[in-house]
Amino acid sequence: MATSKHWDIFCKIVDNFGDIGVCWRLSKQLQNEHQLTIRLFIDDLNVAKHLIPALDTSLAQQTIQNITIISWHTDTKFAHAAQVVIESFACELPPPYLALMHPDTIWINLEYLSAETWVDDFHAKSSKRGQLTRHFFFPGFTPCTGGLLRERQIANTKQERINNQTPQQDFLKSLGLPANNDLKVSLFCYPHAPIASLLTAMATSDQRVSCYVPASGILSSPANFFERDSLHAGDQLTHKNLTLHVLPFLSQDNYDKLLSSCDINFVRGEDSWVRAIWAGKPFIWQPYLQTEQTHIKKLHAFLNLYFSDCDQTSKRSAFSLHDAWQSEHVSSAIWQDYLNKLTTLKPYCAKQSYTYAQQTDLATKLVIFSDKMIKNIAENKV
Ligand code: TRH
Repeated sequence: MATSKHWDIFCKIVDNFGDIGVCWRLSKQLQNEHQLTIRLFIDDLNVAKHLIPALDTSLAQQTIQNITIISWHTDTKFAHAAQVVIESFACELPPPYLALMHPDTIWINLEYLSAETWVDDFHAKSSKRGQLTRHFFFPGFTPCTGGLLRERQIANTKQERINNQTPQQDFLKSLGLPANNDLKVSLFCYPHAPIASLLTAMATSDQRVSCYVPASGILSSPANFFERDSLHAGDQLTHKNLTLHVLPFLSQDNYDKLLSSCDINFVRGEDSWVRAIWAGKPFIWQPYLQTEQTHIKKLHAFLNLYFSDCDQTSKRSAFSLHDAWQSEHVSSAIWQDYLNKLTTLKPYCAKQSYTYAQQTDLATKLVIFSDKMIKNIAENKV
């Protein structure tokens, strides 16, 4: 089968870490598991450095973990176009690069993830731009979509981690966190989430909670809650049944391990959401805020799909906490009700992680798709 070995991936960092989070994982996986040569063009190395700490932001080009990373700005010179080009999240390829592409170039726009049903119909459709063809590749949860970003080893190691307490305790210890029997909750969200009310609910619930917060833009809310001017990595504060631990912003690998080590994970956006699924633990997702309540439609489409096999009372509790998390207040009753359903939700989320991990992953689907396109082009030339 024809395989194009050289791929270019373009990543424009709109805001936050999701765009580079996805592109960096995808680049590494295409290189490691599919032996492709990847050039990753990034428009903001300073933000990318949060997720790729080895980046030297002063360099125009560098190689990290076998990926060629190129600083992409208006003056970037392009010598050639790869045979397969991934334009992530409709970031708009630069005109000088477009000029180097030809009708045989496989141009794929990688879209944002959604569980909405329309995705099945739109995945892999294409449109013409002059001589070029742009394919729209939609990640998703059903076999008719482009699948989910998942490295090969995840299916095995995650199932082991879900059932094995020892690596989880070792990992928390490696972060300097005390061993205890508290309910463990990780918290990563957008600043507009009703964080203070969640912390109140945790503090007053009937269970001791250790809440781990990687340092990000949300620390002013917990600082207010604990009547501090500011919070920093390493801080540990207790109020009633809640102890809050401020962590440094973690490497992606360590963030994934944190998710696997917690009982409940609050996640956001796109990439941490998918990682929460692979962690196989109950999680609360906060979608990226959009106009016209689009994010709520996305949330409900996902919850309806994800909880389709779940018993109705646990499903209702999960919906209630998710809806409260998108509103201005999480009541203690909603939090407590969710905690009461954990005995059902824990095995359910572990099962869902296993089920979705049986599907073909996004990187493999991209390779299959591009190979098919290359073959079609070759056959049409005969
Ligand atoms: O940062 P995000 O809000 O990104 C968002 C979404 O992708 C959204 O769809 C998009 O429109 C917007 O960006 C522009 O959330 P996300 O997608 O979860 O990305 C966070 C990344 O940060 C993810 O790769 C996990 C990583 N991370 C760490 O590596 N260490 C950490 O400590 C934490 C908290 C996160």
